[in-house]
Amino acid sequence: MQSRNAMGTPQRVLLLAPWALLLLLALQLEAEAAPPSVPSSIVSPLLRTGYHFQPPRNWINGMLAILEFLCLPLPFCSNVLQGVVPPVLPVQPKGAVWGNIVWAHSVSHDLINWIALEPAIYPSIPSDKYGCWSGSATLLADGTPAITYTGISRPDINYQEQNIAFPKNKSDPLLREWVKPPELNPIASPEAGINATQFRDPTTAWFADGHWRMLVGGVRRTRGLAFVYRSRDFKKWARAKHPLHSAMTGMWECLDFFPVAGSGEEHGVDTSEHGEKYVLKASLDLNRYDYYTIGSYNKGKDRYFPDDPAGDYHRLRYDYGNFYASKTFYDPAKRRRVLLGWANESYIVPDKSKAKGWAGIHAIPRKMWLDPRGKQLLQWPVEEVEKLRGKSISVGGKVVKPGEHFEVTGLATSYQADVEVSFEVSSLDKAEPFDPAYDNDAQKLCGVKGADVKGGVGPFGLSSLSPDLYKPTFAGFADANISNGKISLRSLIDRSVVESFGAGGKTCILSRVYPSIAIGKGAHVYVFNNGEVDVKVSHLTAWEMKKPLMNGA
Ligand code: DQQ
Repeated sequence: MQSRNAMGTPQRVLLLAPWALLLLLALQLEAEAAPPSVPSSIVSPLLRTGYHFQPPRNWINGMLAILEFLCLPLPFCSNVLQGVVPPVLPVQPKGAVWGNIVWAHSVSHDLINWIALEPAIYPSIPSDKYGCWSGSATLLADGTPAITYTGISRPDINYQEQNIAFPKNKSDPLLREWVKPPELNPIASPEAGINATQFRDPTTAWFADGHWRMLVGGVRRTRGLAFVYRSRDFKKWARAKHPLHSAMTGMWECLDFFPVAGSGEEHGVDTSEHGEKYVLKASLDLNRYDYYTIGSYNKGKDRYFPDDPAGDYHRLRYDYGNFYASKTFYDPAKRRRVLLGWANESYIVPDKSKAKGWAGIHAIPRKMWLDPRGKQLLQWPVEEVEKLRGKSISVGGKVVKPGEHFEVTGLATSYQADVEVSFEVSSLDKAEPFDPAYDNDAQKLCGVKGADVKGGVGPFGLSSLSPDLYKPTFAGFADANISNGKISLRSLIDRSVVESFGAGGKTCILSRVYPSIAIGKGAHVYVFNNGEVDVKVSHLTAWEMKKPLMNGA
């Protein structure tokens, strides 16, 4: 743990994830039993996630388009519905590596149980003949859902054009079939001066001052750009002269732009409504992380101004782990903004991905709102995931001495669990001074310190043993007041993924973990303390997690 200020003022806490180690203390998956017999896939099926969104097989990409506002009954659902949210997401139908991207289609009434339908959007017109890439959904004033997406019209250079599709039958509650009116498509093509190979992923549109607006990501030289397109009727679109915003980051893809309520207000704001503040998120093609800023939006000029220009797209991340190409949507039934993100997964050797047979999952949907200080967003797993909680065990008031650990016993499924912990550090005196050289780069700090560092206060972490997956050291600072020595952690453990929420959702880290021994019944949950001062587990509750319906996987 690094402490930035004297007691009583906000402090910066470093949270570490898999195969790094870090700070305070935490949960550790460890191994005791021998690995199960070698499966036909190169990865044990016991490491396949159970309650994270995934297709039955093959590659899944990021960027779900959620159709907002739908509140329809599903035939398979016997409960009172909160609303139906059919996402459509790009998947690769032919294997566990990227390519041949179409929009698969799944439906859910709770964002946790999913049923797979036939693909919704697939190549069928000249402007999407070689691929249907990411996009968004918008509900029009008359209740018609519209999907806008990027089509590939030339395979040699992945030439990108924006397209539109509408449901064939609006009264089909599952919106199974989509049509692409030939007289409208493409709705936006790369004009002179636009890089046609980096021009993609239209956002959910918003309505202001008589016009619909949407963004398309791009780049000019090394400047990431949010192109603005305007339309009166949602059919004919024209590009505005100036982008909404830009920054020296390289290409921007999978943009997201939405209003948020005032500081500390947990409710969400519909995309076309007025927000106290606005969030512009860009997925940086260069490093494959999702960065955001909070700022204000001038509707008349269609310009966005971040509150902290110095932190433009290198400071705040949605998640400091493996989390990319995310998208939010507004859920009117629960008045919340929900974030969906993708955990990409690639072997350095593509053949290994093919042999594995599946690649990529989506994070558990997260509610998202503005922190009371207004300087960052907070995230928390949607409450529906708690329906999967089964048997629980609790521990309270247990002190973990330096160098010691204890096992959280009594769970039949330690490999699939939801764990909430409140820690209390006896003293911050031994916390290392904050090193400004690593400001905003906890990952670099942890990379330098290594995975077995022993700190003054902490560290904590998890470990992974698969040698050839892409797996940097993940870490994040939490800008939290811990002058009372208290800090919380929630971890959703699902076989080969650990999603952690530090300090009440200030810092989130998703990481894939492929242990070679801590598989299935060989996985255990531990609390450990590698620091020099006592740490008290004031309260810990761990739940076994059940498996939901998951697209037949
Ligand atoms: N991948 C998609 C793009 C998007 C990117 C194509 C996200 O539309 O920009 O597979 O990884």
